[in-house]
Amino acid sequence: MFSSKEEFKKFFMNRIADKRSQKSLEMAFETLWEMTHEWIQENWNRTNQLYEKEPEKQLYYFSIEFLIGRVLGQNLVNLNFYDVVKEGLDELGLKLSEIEELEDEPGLGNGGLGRLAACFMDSLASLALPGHGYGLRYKGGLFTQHFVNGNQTEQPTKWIKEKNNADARQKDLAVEVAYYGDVQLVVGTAGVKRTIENPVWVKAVPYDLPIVGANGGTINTLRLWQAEVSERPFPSTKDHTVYEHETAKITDRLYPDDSLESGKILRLKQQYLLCSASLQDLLRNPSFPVEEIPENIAIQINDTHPALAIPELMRILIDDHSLGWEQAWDITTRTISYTNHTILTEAMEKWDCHLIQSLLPRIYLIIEEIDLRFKESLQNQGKTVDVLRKLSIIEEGVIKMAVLAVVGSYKVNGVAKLHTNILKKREMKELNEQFPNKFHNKTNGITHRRWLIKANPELSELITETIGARWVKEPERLDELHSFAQNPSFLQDFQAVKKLKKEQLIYHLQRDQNIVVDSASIFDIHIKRFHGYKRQLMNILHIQMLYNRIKHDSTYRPYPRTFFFGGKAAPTYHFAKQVIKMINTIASKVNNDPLVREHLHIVFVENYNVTQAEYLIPAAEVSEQISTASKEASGTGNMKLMMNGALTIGTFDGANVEMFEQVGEENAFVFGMRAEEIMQYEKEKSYNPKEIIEGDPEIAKMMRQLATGKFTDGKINADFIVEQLLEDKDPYFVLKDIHSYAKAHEKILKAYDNPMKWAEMSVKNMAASGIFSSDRTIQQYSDDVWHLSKVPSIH
Ligand code: Z57
Repeated sequence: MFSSKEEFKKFFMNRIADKRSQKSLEMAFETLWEMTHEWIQENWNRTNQLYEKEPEKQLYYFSIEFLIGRVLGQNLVNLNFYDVVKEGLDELGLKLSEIEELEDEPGLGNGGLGRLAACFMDSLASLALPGHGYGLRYKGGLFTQHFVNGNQTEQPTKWIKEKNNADARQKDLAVEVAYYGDVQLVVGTAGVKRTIENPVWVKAVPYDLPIVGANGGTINTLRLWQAEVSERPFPSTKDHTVYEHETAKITDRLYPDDSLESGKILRLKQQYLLCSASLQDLLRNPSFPVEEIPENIAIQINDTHPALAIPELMRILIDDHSLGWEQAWDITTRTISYTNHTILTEAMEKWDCHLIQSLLPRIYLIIEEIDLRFKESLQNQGKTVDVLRKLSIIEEGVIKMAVLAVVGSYKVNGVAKLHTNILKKREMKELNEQFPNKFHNKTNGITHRRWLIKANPELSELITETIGARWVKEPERLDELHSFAQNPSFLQDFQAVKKLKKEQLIYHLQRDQNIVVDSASIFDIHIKRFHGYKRQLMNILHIQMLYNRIKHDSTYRPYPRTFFFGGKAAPTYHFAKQVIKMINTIASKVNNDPLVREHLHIVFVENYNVTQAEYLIPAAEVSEQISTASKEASGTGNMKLMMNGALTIGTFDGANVEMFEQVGEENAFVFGMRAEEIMQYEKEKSYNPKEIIEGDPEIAKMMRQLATGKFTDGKINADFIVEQLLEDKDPYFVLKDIHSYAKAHEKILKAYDNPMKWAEMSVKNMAASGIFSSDRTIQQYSDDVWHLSKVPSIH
């Protein structure tokens, strides 16, 4: 290793010379990749040796998604090599940023849930805590989005470049996972045992990725499983060619549905592969007796997708280790804890009993037994039929995975205060009453190492110049910026950085999408998956409203704004796709109208992903967090934008509530109905959007413009608008909140009129954002749930 740029240059040039003489970008990428990998390997081995020598309790985070983003640059940042490498390359005439762009990001996640898992991995290693990830190695990550005539199209993506991953394959650590087969009772010396006869075996092969903590000290492991054909005996009744095909499919693709129920057998195979392979791996040669699993291992399940870990651990303990039910249950329910990420009913996983019964017969019997015993104990407690129904794991032929996850865990958490309260008071009221100490809150967080230090080095440098470097290790110290919130020279520096980040974004958009954006306009950014409750529809309807005002009121000439959208819709989510089409259609109308174009510009960034987010977030001035109150469990983009100095226009939903609490409502643009009100309307079914339309000429006009196709020149089928807002009675309260939203936008314009005041508010947001570092979240999980000890320093 080296500590100076000269050393790096020498080292780097030697490597390049080792290959061919040309210093093309591709070769530079490969060389850097190999170099970082070698530096990492050393500490990775040392970390693993420490874990083996002094076995402390280890955490395993089970997740069907890990949306890690590009790793090359981030690893250099965490290793503290980024600046040296950048300067060294500069002197060799190479741009590190251009080299970084050669890396395809592995899109192994859909959105918030997967990205949260990635932030947690970073924080665990950075806090020197023994915590690792278990996931799946999809050959193709989330689809690539393109627009054709304003419609979303989906292209399959391949992120795996075998040559960069060849050494990650751990073929000696492969395990076998059993699907199908028949459960048989075998009477032996130790009593009756259950085995699975004639299963279809699938081989799970692990690939390991290093998770580099801050300063490169602790390197934890993200282990991803790939499904492969097994060499074990194969049932004679089945077709091997079909089997090969089906096996390859298991880890072929990530399911692209975010918060939508699917119920597909392939998804179930994925979930079981993750759970079974990971548990077998953990219990392969334990350095402790299985009775002591809870003292040695904590398993966090990221939503219910890995909830089969509960019956699978029971199966291993009972069938493979010959424990009795009671003891196995005690161990399981002291090992597993569960995070809930949603209260949307359509996102609550349910599996058809028949499906599980045929694919995983032994697992089905165990779930049935868990349910039976639980129901028995409830009956003994004299519970009413209604409570019994709510608490049942199996109901009307389906398995309710959330109930299974709660019953089989020792702790259950929501992801923001409001969300946890709704869980406890409403969605899981009966479960909370049954298990009063199980439920707790852990408000989400984001890693400031990616979302501030990596994505916004210029702002990070300014912060360090201003308050010193201690915030890097202790992000809550960002609050020291409060003393500079009225310091004119600091505010000017902040403004200069924001302008620079806006210009960098403009450069990328021009280069990649051939879009020209005015850097003087307000950058208003709405980036997240497309979903009804996230209300991208409200944003675009508001833009339509502004358009009408500009057209019909010659005194209304607002300050120029650029409205950025970014996000994908699940391929089968028709409503969301129509909103995308509507935004693109209105965008071309607005952007091509000479009068309106002076004031409004709409930019829809194609293929929004982690990499794009790293360009967009630092450039944002306004952050759109406008979900229907009660629907967004937490949100995490909201925190990333806040940390980069954007002001939030948002509802009292998810973690917004806590952000407003931290920064003060006077430093945000809060609007709209509260969760209580929304839930009241939903309960009473008393909201009727028709009344709003009839009583409000401005909205009525907009509805007419859309329904007749006049506004969009017949380019969108407006039926979906009518259907959503009238027939379905506007389930996300768009029309109910839109005026309050418009007023909040007017306040934004007023505030932007005073640039110094705006900068002051931005700085106050940055200063109040430290608590939303995932370092804080992870420390809380560790203190309250996992009880981990720090890895001894190896420096
Ligand atoms: C997902 O990304 C989230 C919830 C889900 O049930 C599924 Br499936 C995917 C998101 C929530 O919608 C966000 O509000 C939250 O911030 C994020 O999970 C991380 O907790």
